[in-house]
Amino acid sequence: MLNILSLIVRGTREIGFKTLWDSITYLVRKRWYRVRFGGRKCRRVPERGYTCPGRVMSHMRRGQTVTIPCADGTYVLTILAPDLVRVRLLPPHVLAARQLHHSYSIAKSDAQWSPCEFLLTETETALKIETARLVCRIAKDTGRLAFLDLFGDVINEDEAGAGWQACGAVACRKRIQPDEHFYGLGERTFELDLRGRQYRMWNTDPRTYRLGQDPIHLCVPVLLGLHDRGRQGYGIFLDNTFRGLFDLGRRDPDVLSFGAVDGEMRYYFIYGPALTTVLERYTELTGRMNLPPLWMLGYHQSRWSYQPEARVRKLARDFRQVYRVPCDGIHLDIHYMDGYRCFTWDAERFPDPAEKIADLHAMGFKIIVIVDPGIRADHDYRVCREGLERNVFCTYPDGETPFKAPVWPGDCYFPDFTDPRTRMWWGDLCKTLTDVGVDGIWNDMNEPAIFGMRSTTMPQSIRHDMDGHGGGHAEAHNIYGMQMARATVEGLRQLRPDRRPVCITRSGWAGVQRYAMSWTGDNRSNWRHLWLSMPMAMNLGLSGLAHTGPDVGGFSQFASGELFTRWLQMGVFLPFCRAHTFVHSPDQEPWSWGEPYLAINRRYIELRYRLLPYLYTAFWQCAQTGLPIVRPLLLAFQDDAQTHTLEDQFMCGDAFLVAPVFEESADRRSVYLPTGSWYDFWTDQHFHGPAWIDVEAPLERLPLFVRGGSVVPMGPVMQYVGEHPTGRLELHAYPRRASHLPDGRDNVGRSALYEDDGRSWAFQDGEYRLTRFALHSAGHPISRLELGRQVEGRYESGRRGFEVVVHGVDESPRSVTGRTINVHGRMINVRLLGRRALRTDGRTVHLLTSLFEHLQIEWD
Ligand code: MIG
Repeated sequence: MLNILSLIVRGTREIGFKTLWDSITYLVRKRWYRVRFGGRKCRRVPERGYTCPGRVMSHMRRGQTVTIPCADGTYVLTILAPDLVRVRLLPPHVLAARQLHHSYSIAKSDAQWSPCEFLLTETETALKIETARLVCRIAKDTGRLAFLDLFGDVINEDEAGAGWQACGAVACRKRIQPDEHFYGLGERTFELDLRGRQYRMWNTDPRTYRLGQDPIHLCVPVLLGLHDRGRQGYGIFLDNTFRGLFDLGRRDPDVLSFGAVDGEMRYYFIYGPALTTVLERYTELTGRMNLPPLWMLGYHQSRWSYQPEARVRKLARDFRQVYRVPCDGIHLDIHYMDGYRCFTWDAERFPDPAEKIADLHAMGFKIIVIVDPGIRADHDYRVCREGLERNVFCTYPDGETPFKAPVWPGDCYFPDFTDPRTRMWWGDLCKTLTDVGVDGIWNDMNEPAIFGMRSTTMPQSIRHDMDGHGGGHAEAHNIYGMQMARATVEGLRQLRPDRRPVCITRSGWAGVQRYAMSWTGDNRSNWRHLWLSMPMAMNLGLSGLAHTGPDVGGFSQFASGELFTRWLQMGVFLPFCRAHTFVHSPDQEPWSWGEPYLAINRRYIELRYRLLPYLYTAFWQCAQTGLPIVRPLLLAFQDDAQTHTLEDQFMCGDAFLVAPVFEESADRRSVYLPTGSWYDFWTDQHFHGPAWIDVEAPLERLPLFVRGGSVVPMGPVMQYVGEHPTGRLELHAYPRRASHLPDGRDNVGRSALYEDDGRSWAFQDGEYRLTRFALHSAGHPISRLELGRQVEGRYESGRRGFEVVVHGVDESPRSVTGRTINVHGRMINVRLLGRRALRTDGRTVHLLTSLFEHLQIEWD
């Protein structure tokens, strides 16, 4: 009794009496509805004892598809590309001709793939489909599949293979190769290599997660496998949204199994062997992110919640005037709303949002506001009335009774984002926010999360439109958050056709990267969670969702100054760099702990701003090819087995190797440098990899290395993106040094710089500028350096020259010569600009040059 009483007291304090009351009565209502409409059928993904297709009976080929009726089911294999095969297994009671069910994940339809050639042959024992990249072999006696490379080596093969159960569940068992590693699966709270565990596919609000908790907010059913010492890499994308499970060798160390409690056994097999190739294909299939506006790459500050308006104003002044820490985004959490009603403002806390946001804009800030899916059940609330009138809320199976359940505002209705009418309506509602100047929308609680004790989401029986196909929540659950983000982004696109939309989502699924970026939800302020940010961001990137980042400093509890600074040092190299914290935690701002933390935090945020041209180029690469921004080392060094489980250091873009300090009081750490030439970013000390090195890392130092051969573009420090024109760009050249190569042999490194207006879609019409650099170095020590620069695209950056900074050379060069093409198309010599155009400081050589095509620097 006392327990319940204290629960009520605590609950009232946390969420208010109305919401608490609604939460308690919901438990009772839920029972009643379960009796009325039938509860959810409790089913599991079968481990064994499911029916496999068995003997192959015949086969037919039509276009890109091979249909293979077997004793207990029919395979429908579609060859979409030489390295991409879709496998469907239809149980006998399903018509083989059954149309491909619409998938929310797929961005490229069958018809959009250009037909690719393949050979279908039959032997005594097998059917073989052979493309230019792989062989898919179907054993005639068992119907098991094997994917082989063109040398006949196994990429991946069935153990029991795919099958189904009468209750509707589907599963597939495959063999794990001896040295195999697994990656992907979306947002996970484990190491980088996922092998040896089970992972659930059911987006869940964990209300602050622990390490090892699974599942959490955002699952993605794509798995990457890597084996044969990195020689073989492939991907499997299970295109099924029902509650699912991936077992990567937990029940049986040599067996990988995946499946779902309902729906179709339909997976895509993607062959690399390079995992970069797998990612490129996977993101061709499920879509790639759009380029975000450049300001999204700046530093962002959030807390639950900055309010009232005067507090926000103070925060803005603290950034600009008091502490001079660069910042682009201020995020408003749920207290800006009137009683948590979406698309409203609290009249007392934020009396005149348009005016206040205009002031913040004038100071160079962008404003992002949180929007939850639950619409408060309140007939005096326009959005609620409208939603009921238009029938856009999810209903019970009778198709009439709207589903009602408690979240922050108390009882809420939930828009059915799988209905195109709802998405339109929701998109239009965003106008209330864009009208007052809001710059971006942050979608929270969209798993969807519901207050309650056990099941914290909608009952499985709740109806969804599924874009006309109809379906229950069991099928819609995992895509709910992604469709909410889609509604938001489609709305923003309509409302502001000239601007790139910004939507941050907590939940998502395969393909969500087409609409939104994410943050990694409710972590904790401790060192393990700082560490976790690395494998988590990397596996999200390997699941197609690269634009993400943790709550820097941690969400629940309070960070120490040291923890925050270390987290921030890492965070400035993560795609999304935002500090955020819990409602009951003290502020976690770059200055919250005073000195020396403030000065260090400022310096690192400034570094991020200086690196924006570089970071933006990595974003562009990702939008082009699906290659993540933050990458595990194995993406660049796949044949180096050391990298296959390396999770506490990462590459950011092509050039930077980041090795954060993730232990309290540590002032050094060991770092692995893969093969090649590496520079310590701070000292320019040069290293030859492969090597494990021990680096000093006092609080002010993030172990940071640059890959030899790179040209890193850097701009000036700004307090926010676009504060002033970029003027001159620095090009930091890190010549590759190769002592093991015979003297005089050339060494070339290639880099890119992508630029555009950072705001609009004009880049799609050629208003961009892509610069490709080739950096040749010769001699040991370096005696000659050549820097080539090639430009494509129409965008005028207004730049007149560069400051070329050559690292790792200690002497003044004998000669600098350069060529460029003038306006008349003639080749002329490059000028060095000004008296101090050539400087040497013993570690670097600085050159101020006009624009050049080719620059040659020679030493004696
Ligand atoms: O039930 O809006 O993950 O970032 O501050 C908690 C309040 C709801 C969870 C989000 C968190 C946010 C908080 N939200």
